[in-house]
Amino acid sequence: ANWKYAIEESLNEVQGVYATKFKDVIEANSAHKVQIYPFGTLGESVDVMEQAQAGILQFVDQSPGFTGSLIPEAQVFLMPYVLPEKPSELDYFFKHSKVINEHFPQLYADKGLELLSMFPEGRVHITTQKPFTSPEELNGVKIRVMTSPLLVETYKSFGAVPTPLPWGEVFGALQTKMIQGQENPMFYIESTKTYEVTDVITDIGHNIFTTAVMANKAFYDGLSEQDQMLIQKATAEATDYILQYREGLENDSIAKINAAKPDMQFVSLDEQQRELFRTASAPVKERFVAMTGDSGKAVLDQMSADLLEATGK
Ligand code: 6CS
Repeated sequence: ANWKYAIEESLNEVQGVYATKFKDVIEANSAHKVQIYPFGTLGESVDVMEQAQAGILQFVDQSPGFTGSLIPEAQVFLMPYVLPEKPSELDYFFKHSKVINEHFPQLYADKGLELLSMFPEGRVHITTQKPFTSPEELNGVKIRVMTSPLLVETYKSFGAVPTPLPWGEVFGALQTKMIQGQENPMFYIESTKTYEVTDVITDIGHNIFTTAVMANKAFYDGLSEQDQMLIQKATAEATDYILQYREGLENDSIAKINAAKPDMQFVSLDEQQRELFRTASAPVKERFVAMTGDSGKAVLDQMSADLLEATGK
């Protein structure tokens, strides 16, 4: 069969590298073909999600920053200062997490989706026009976030004025100064040339960009056991591949940005400065529970247990 798979990025970005690996495994082990639709070819992230739910697409990659409007619990991956930064701990978490492997599949199934994998794309950085080292210095600064209510709460707590926008509008909005900043992993700031329209890239150490790959559930349930196992194999191999691929990606991207724009300012907040953002955003946890109720509370508890297992903390 011919399977359609839409991603939120281009083929040479992390979601594209993952999808290409998935496609290679499927096509090397079966007569099936996978057609990948990069960002822009079928619309914005919310559009391709609708198409996947309707069964027009068989596979879709959508990040929690957009899935949050459909599955509020997915926003646990947007909570600041929760995921570990150490790659070995992070990899362990993504492979063994019960939230991802046991809890989320039911929540996604309720929306007609078979959750196949969640994986990290890179540490999130904030790009702005002017440097900042505290929440006070972000007062009045309009920062674009993905269209998630929890990200809005997070950036409010960081002192900024959050502006939720689909990705397709971000570059233009930065160019016309309608917004003064945005957040994304370093590889994406480089590949989308966002650095051209912002002057400072700041690392406050608040999150790791996470994404998810899903199949239309009716499609998946209707497959033979052999095809389901093939998809699981392709998913596992693509996930392993991307965890490796991620190594060095941030530094390579920094080098490319430096070469293209030598006066770009890179700022990494020290522990004391990060503490200001960590403290300011502590109430975001309650906002998450208010948005998700008992179900979200259970997700949070499981998340803490998963993190304890991954980090010993
Ligand atoms: O910020 C965004 O909207 C996008 N960021 C990444 C890293 N991937 C896709 C998403 O649409």
